[in-house]
Amino acid sequence: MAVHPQGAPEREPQLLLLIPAYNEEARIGPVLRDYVRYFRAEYRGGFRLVVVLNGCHDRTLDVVKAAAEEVGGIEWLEFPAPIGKGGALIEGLRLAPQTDLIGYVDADGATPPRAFHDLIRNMPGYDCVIGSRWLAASKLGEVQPFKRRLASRIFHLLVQGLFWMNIRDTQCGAKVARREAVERIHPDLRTADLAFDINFLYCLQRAGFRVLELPTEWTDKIGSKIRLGRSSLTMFLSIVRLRLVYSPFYNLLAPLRPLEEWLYIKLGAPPALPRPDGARRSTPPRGAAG
Ligand SMILES: Nc1nc2c(ncn2[C@@H]2O[C@H](COP(=O)(O)OP(=O)(O)O)[C@@H](O)[C@H]2O)c(=O)[nH]1
Ligand SMILES: [Mg+2]
Repeated sequence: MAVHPQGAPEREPQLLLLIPAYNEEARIGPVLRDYVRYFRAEYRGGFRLVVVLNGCHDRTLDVVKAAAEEVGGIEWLEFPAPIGKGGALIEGLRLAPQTDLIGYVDADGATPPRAFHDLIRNMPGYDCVIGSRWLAASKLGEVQPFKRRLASRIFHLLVQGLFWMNIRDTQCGAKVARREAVERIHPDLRTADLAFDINFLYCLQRAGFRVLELPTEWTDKIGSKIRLGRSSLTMFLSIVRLRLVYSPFYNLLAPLRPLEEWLYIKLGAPPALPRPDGARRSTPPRGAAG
């Protein structure tokens, strides 16, 4: 614990934690209670937890409301349409101006609260800290099924080949960033599906923000909402699309845009949002390193 010379515990920044939820009635209840209880007891700064429900057709909202009544301190945003994990986070990240740090974790409790707290403790000197399951010191409980791990490594190679971000695990659901960084890149967040994290990290790095990848604690939970085949194809489409958005060819490819939309619909995935007013790009933040 960081302590002032006088011995008083140092205050931590205000934190707003988003939890995207898609039909999570079976998994989210205990996770909400654990997070609220942990952060109330251990975090020395303001803490808000906001669940972003997207396209839920089960009782997720009732479960969230019951947890809110029981432990307090839980808010929610509800989008009846299936806007995707990325779509839900794009909406949730609009709350950045209301806090100092804004982050997200999955609804299934794969990341325990203390592991998320560790990311925050490492924020000094960085604009974004992300949990990683693929570093030597990562602590994995239950690992993902073999097929998922294989798909994850192939996806990683593709992402590295296309974006050169040098991040081993872009897909771990635990990330936290400074308000200023999120505000700056928010207009460039257009990926609604599970490739959202690539969009988020690439825009941060491109704008000169400092991203730290840290080994984390993580355990696979049953009840994954991911259908491997479809999700992989959608994510592949999304990263190619993202690469093209940041290439000189994007405007030349305008005639292919209806095809892009058709492909997302065929895959049953939330379509990417069009780039706002044609050519808006992140600009480097003032005083940012590298
Ligand atoms: N697959 C999927 N997950 C979503 C969607 N919207 C929000 N999520 C959330 O994304 C998080 C990750 O999903 P999960 O099934 O745990 O993924 P996995 O652990 O990687 O298999 C959970 O919090 C989901 O509720 C969506 O449209 N599809
Ligand atoms: Mg999960």
